[in-house]
Amino acid sequence: MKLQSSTNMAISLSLIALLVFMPQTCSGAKIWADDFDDGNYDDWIVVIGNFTAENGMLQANGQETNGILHESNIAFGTWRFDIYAVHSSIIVSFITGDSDAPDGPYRYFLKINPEPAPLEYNDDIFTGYALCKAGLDAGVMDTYETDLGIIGQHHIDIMRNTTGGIRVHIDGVLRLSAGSLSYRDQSENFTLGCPIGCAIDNVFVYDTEESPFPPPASPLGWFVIGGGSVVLVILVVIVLKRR
Ligand SMILES: [Ca+2]
Ligand SMILES: [Ca+2]
Repeated sequence: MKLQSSTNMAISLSLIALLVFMPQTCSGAKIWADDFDDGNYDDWIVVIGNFTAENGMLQANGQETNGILHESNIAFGTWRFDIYAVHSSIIVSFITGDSDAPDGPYRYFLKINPEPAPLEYNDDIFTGYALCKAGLDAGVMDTYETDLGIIGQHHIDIMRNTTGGIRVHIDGVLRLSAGSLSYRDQSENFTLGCPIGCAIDNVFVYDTEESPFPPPASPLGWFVIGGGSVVLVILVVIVLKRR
């Protein structure tokens, strides 16, 4: 009888531990995602250059210019990814589409210039991040000029609301925001254009506006884990005292 009760208690503790330490899942409707951890980039189409996914991320491996796309019909919501920047410019077009439109195809894109390079649509030399639109009413929607630490890994969250307002969080901090420029509400593809050595990973696309990740200043995650540990310690003490 005592053995059975101990077994039940052990099972209960295991279940509680499982619940406490289970990864936090995100809310919202995830439409598509790829973490490349299966070592391939099935569902992506190479437009120019060469890519590999052998290291669990999608890496440009061909030549100075490499381009790849994934079908994506999300025009409002969240585009979340990690990007690995090297020296040359990166362009992530999170909305591209309507190639049959009378006024031609269009793109909303984030341009990353790790080192001084032309800004789109004018002759300015620019280092940093720029939110731009190509196609009808092409232009720069907002810029974040910085020459610090762009080369390397960054986490990007782009949110677009149903009236076209766009916000871009870089490493959890709001850096770019703009209203709609020549409002469009459809998309066909998500595309990446980048130099050799650049990589992208953990691409998640939602049809809802998600909270940026990682959360600012971050004590919450530690608090959750710490709180769970306290609960477990209390339970273990109760079990031991009962024996
Ligand atoms: Ca895959
Ligand atoms: Ca990965």
